Amino acid sequence: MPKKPTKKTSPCALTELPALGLASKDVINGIRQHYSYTLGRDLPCDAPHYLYTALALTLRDRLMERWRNSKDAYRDASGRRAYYLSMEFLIGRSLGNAMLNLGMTGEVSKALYDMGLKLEDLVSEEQDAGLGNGGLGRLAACFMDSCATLQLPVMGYGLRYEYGMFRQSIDNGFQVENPDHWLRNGHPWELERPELTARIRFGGRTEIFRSRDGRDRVRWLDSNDVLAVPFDVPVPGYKNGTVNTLRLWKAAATDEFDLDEFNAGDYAESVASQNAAENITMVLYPNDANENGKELRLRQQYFLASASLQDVLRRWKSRYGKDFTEFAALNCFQLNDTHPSIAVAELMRLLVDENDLLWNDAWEITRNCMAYTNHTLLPEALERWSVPLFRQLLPRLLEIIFEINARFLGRVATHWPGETERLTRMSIIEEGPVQQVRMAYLAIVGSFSVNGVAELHSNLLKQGLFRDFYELWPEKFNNKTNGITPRRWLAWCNPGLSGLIDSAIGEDWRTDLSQLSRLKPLADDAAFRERWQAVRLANKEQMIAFKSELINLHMGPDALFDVQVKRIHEYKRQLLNILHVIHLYDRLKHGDSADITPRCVLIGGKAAPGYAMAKQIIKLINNVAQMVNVDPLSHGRLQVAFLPNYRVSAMEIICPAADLSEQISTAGKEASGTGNMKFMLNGAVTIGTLDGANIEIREEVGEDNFFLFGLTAEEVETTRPHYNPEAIIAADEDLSRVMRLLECGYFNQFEPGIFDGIIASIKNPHDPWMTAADFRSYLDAQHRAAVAFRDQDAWTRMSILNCAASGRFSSDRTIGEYNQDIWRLTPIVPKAVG
Ligand code: 26Q
Repeated sequence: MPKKPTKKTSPCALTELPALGLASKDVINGIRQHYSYTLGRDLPCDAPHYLYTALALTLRDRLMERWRNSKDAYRDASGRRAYYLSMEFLIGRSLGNAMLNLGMTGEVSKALYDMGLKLEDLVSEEQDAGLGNGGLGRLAACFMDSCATLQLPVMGYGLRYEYGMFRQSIDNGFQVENPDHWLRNGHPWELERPELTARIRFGGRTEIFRSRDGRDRVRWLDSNDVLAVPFDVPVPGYKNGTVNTLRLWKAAATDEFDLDEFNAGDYAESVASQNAAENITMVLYPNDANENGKELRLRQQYFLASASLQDVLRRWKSRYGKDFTEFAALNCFQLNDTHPSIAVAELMRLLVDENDLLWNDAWEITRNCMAYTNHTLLPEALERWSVPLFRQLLPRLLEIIFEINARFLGRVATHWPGETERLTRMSIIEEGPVQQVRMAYLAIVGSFSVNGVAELHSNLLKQGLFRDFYELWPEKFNNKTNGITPRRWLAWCNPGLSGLIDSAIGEDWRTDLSQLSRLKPLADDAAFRERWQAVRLANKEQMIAFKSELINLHMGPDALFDVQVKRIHEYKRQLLNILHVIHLYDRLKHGDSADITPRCVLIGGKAAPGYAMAKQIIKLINNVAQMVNVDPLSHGRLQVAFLPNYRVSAMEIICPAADLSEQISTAGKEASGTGNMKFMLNGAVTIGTLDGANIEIREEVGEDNFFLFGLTAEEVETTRPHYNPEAIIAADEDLSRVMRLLECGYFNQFEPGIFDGIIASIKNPHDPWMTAADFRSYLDAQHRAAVAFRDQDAWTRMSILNCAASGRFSSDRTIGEYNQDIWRLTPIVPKAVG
């Protein structure tokens, strides 16, 4: 049985101090004290950055006491805990979130007003913490928010990259990547915990030896070690006194010099060579749909997995010593895609090599505490590592993976006697000129749960990618449709709409999003519709004002705001969007504009730096925008804009202002999507394919309130063998005209040939994304949307119904399901502060 924890008391403990106040006068005091004492600045306050930092520290102080109480409560409960392992946490800004979740928005605003300051000015001082690429990273951040709000004992583990996602600028229409040194002005939210530093090994060799108990054991020798230093970031729950922890690891050199260099007198070189260690957490890999096999990436993954597991084991052993019997009953690791999946092998190593467990006992523990979430069906995104690279970098882990695989294949051979092809297909080690470790298979074999992120996606995993594994272990497979946090994605980013919703149905939707369904009858209330429309118009004005710093939006808020913001990828088909724009422009050029709906098309997103086709698409969007926007024919009818440097804080302004949400991926390719949910929650209507969570969105809102187009996932596959885009183009007058404009170089008059790759991809019968196949159906859906928008009252009705139907897409619902089916944690209420 678990021992009772022994509580240590420190002479410095703050337990006896009175709680910090939450009133505006307390906020003013906090800001002044931090400004003068912590930051050492003098009044007058002319540097907004220091004011931002002073306010952030004031809020962090309030989080600190709740944080301590939460930790105490979790420790005292001695219950089961979960850990979310992710290479990415796309947090964005923290100030507004801390204020909102502490319930201090009103008092902080009052304090700043009294000091003659503007909240927006301080908020915009904060740099986004861009520690992620896109959907998967932002999902991790939304999940952390929901776990804290549901008071679940969940800790996030990630990496503290010095450089987050690059900042994108546009030069002559081309993407330019600029390094994002987001920590340059300090990061007031984090707390360094050097006392919890872990040691991570790389390289070296292994050796078998006979231990005193007569067992053959393995030791890892001559390794090059790196230190992992944790930085804790508080994750406040919504007005509930809970503060959970996101622990981000930073790499640091050990103090052990290279003795050869040192003794040769190369003191400076020896010290400098320590830098290599610190490179591990230097930069986030900015590609989100392509595995690239880089050694540094594997180092990062192992660094995260090992540091996090050692941290959990350290806590475990401080209480239970080397008794691991209850370990799997009390710990659960959720792997955010395969990126941290080397944790399966690392936990085996820690248990067997470092804590003397027998293989079978360790395996029983490991496969009962790991759970794996898959986020992609694209085969090119499935991680594989070359065996020689693996052996050189992590020799002991490779041995363990081979052992796991040998035992697993034995199991397969008994289940399907004589089926050698199945053994080849299912092996964790792929054979070929260079053997490869298939990380997804390691994750499946080493986990008790495997889930996809939307119903369609989870079904496709079972039928396709992981079919053999599903046949072997059907009970492991489950679905967890993604969600988003309604605190950031409505309460914080859309105060106008939040206030209106509050006045209609009260404030409880913030923690029970299903309440939004009570808005449904109000869609038939003309007075409510009018107020709804007024709020949305104001949001559009606000976005126009904000964006005019970057791009000049000359369209008024009455235009249809047609928005696609997400990573640039061929499967997401920004190309289809721009082909539609070209078509509208072509109509204007031919005087066919009588019934055109004024439309402002906004496209934003980053391309992976090495993804040439995605970069060409950005250039095409910019060139089309250039031509369209300067043409007097477009004035008041059509505008196209590429929004540079799309990121979390930009989405907070964009999603409250969108009318039409573009979710137009080739069916079967987008695992879920989460931007689609943010737009819906804020009252945008979706134009989309039957892909990912779009299917569930449409089911919730009803087919009348969703603009559907395109082939289904099944049709995509049956069409593929006889797909003939040239015939489709020839048979479609509108598409032919669009292609002719592209082919004659209309949009690249002084840049011959730059779009040849794009043109060829549309005409390629092997185009995996089948852009031409969906063109006609997309145009029709766009036309229906444009016609619908002209009846503003009917459109507003649809907008209300979309918001009202979005309750299911709260990450609270998603996390509730993770907890019910996988984590099985009991919520824990910390002691109240004060
Ligand atoms: C892998 C190896 C080496 C370097 C980078 C990577 C890498 C990094 C990030 C591969 C993939 C990603 C991110 C994937 C991602 O964001 N997927 C999205 O996840 C969302 C949350 O589940 C879904 O909604 C999206 O549909 C899915 O595309």
